[in-house]
Amino acid sequence: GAPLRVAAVDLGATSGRVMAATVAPGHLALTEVHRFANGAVPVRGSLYWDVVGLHREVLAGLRAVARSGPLHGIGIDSWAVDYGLLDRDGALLGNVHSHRDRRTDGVAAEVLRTVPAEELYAVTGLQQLPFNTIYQLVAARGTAALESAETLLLLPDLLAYWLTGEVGAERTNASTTQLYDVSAREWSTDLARRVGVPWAILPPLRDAGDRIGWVSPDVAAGLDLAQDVPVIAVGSHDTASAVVGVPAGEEEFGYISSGTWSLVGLELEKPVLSEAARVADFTNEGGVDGTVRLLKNVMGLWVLSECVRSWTEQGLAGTDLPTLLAGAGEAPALRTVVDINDPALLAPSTALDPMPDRVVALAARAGEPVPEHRMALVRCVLDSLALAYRRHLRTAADLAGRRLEVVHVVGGGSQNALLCQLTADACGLPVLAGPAEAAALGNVLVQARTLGADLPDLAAMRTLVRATHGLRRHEPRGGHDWDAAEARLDAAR
Ligand code: ADP
Ligand code: LRH
Repeated sequence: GAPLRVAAVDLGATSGRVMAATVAPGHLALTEVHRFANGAVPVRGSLYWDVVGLHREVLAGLRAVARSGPLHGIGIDSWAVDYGLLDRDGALLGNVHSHRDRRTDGVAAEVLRTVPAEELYAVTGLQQLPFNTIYQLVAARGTAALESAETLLLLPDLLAYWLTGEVGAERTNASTTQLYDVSAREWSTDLARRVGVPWAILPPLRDAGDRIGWVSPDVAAGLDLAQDVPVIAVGSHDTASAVVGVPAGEEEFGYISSGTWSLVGLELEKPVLSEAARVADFTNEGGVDGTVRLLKNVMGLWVLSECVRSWTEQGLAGTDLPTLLAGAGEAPALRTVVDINDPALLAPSTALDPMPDRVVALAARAGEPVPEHRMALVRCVLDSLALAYRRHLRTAADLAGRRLEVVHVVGGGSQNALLCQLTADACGLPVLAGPAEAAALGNVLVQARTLGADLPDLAAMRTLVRATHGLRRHEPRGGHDWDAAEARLDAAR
């Protein structure tokens, strides 16, 4: 048949994009039509997303896609856990908080007094991140907004609602809330009730591949759409879509979805809810087609991008990424390593508390040599990320009883050749890097299947990505003592 042409909206915490894609047998092509910066906005001590602004950018991107050819479907994915609340008229109640907002400080500990950690893990299988939706909602208890809320919509579902008027919660993203029963694949209303969250605001669940609805007439008119266009649920958690887009072949693979966050783990058929998995604090997120993403959230390139932002705001020269990465490549290896997942790195950099100073403070606290210049600091961040990847991939493999043969790195960070090489070295495994736009590709492939493309399963989707997208291979090199670096970090803990 004629090629399918769809729009993929992929919103990351630091940038959003709208892509146009064509899919036909043996063919998968992606064109970036619209890209825009994204970031949380501090307002009187709170940190919000500009969601109406995101909606405007989504519309601008969709308009550009529709102008340049036919449009058969629209899919939206974004970062996880954050949500908007609707009142009984369907209007958004207030601003949408960023998960980096401080309102959740100390909340998890409070919740664990009501629901023991073992029980919470047995139901949800989630890593204890301070910003899981459950903790955001507990922090919001007693607010006027939560008290008048009728419906909670996770971000991609909110944006889809603004296009279609239909409410629902796509399962891959629902699985990140810590209010979702990973085994039953339903909301845990019991958990919500026990922590005092109004469970009735949780909307009906839907699966990636379901049709959400049609673009409503007023929106369609604004987009100059020539025909009715369906909005299709994709793996609406960006990481779920990115894992669909991992170009894996036959080999046993681990993946790193490398963007603002690094999501490091494996794809499994069943969750691992063992005591060992809980103690290792691994997450079991829902994947497309009922798979499970056993993974660890690692602080990711956020640390680097916040350092860059801080240096740039100070007016320093030579702070562009290529210059910094070239310098870091020349800096001595494994001289300084830090625990890159330290909570001190979570909040945005500010003039009073700049990100580079926090990294230096972590190094000093761990008794590591303090990086004396910018290139050394960048090298410290990259070495520390690679060290974290190594540890978590090994733990994931142990927990799942697997032996990894290759590591796939996808997302914007797959373009960082130095980090990919360090990852291969640290893990002692070949790294296959790319595509950078794996999340958009995963989004497109799930839509295409719903629209009738012959892509019966994830293996078929991955084969198509592999056939149409070049990958860079990094072989592991010896010569640096990653064991010793890991031992140093452990001793400092
Ligand atoms: P998100 O979707 O979370 O916003 P991306 O997947 O777009 O993140 O990845 C963004 C990161 O990718 C940046 O912080 C940067 O470190 C890295 N990156 C993007 N382009 C390049 C490049 N050309 N070379 C090296 N790194 C890059
Ligand atoms: C990556 C991501 C990650 C979540 C975080 C909030 O963009 O979705 O999987 O944990 O953002």
